[in-house]
Amino acid sequence: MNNFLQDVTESLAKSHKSIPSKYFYDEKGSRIFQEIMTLEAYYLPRCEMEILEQSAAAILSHFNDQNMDFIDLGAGDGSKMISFLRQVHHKLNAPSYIPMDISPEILKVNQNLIQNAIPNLDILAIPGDYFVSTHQIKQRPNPMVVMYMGSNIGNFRLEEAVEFLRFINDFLNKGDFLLMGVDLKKDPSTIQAAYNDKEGVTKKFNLNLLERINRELGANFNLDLFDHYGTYNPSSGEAQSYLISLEEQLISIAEKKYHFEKFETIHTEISRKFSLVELNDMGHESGFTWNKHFLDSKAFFSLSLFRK
Ligand code: AVJ
Repeated sequence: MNNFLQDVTESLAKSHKSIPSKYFYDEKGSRIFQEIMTLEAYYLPRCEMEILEQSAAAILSHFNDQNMDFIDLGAGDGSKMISFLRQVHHKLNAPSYIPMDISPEILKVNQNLIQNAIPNLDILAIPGDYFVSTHQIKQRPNPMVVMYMGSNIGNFRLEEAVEFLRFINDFLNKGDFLLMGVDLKKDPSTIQAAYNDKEGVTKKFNLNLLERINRELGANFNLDLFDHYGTYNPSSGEAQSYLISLEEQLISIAEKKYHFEKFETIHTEISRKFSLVELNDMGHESGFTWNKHFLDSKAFFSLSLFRK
């Protein structure tokens, strides 16, 4: 909570205002994100599901140990994983599923859902920030598959993305795997539409950041005086989200005042898109020795398998 106050006030005090995108996911924000995932324009989850179902056998053909740990970073409710984990459970003798998520509530949902679907599967749910909680499983002797799904890698700046892959690579032992869901560069208008839905759910998702700051930090944002603007740059591969102040205004947060000019921006999110060549390069740069990409039928999305 205190970190939230500090992060928000620091990033709103800069000349280019921003709010860290991890703060989207309070209880209400997580619900709105679930709604985004059902939008026609937001193609990502459908593509990832298709690959998880169609390519599970091909992916699993690379795993030969019977007792692998499948560590799901930012696991969410787990619904996307059921069919894949069924196939994992069918092929390997004694795999374990280790979902990790910041939200303990969503992890409960995940554990119940997966345990009901696959009663004999060994599940160890670990709540918290995965930069911290991965240490808890370091002592386990099993070979590992770290799963980082849902294009979450896209939220990082480019240097941070490589740093994150290095962090995973350091955590793994030789021969272990990373399985990562990545949104690919494609027709820019498709991407533009995915982050500017006509139903206005992405706008609501962004405005919830201000609502959360009002709720938790006692600020006085008037949501009617802000709009959402999403843009995609096909050259950098970055979709960027902004909140736009529609008037000159003064906002107070914890005794301090923040001045907004008319049309001043608050940057809220990067959703980066990659090419397969960029993914290969990042894999090498971060210490992986081998990789293979599994795509959906439209080549919109990749499940990329990296081996240490
Ligand atoms: C969950 C970070 C992958 O960037 O596509 C969806 C979040 N933001 N619509 C994404 C999001 C706006 C999403 N990630």
